[in-house]
Amino acid sequence: MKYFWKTVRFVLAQIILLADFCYRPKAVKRKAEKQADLDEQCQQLALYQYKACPFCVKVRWAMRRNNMKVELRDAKNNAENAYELENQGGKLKVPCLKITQLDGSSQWMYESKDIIAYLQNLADGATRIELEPSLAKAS
Ligand SMILES: N[C@@H](CCC(=O)N[C@@H](CS)C(=O)NCC(=O)O)C(=O)O
Repeated sequence: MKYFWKTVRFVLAQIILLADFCYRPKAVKRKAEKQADLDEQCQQLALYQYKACPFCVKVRWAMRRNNMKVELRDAKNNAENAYELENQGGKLKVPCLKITQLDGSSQWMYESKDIIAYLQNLADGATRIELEPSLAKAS
């Protein structure tokens, strides 16, 4: 019975990975200056995730669609990431977006819907992350 569920989980994971590959959206194109600004803000983000988690796939698609280069941290195979997520974020659940603010404090956002809404606002310019002084653009 143990092997049955293991096999089911394995097959499901392969289906999710295949769907991820086949249906991932195209990245939006924006002006170089806007893209550079967004890229800088995305450096303040990290997504804790599992490769074959459907909720994580949804979030990765939102990132891809909005052309957001966010660091992905595998919380399944990387014990350090899993430890950090559980101890600093509060629970070992994915997806979780870590947002690091200017003062070094971090917010840990769980729930794929909330993460996608937040990313969309960031891509649209409705929300901004305060950047590290070294990253902030001289204007
Ligand atoms: N409602 C959540 C569901 C996330 C979820 O169930 N994630 C699973 C992996 S696919 C998980 O981390 N489970 C571990 C747990 O719930 O402790 C969302 O939309 O983000």
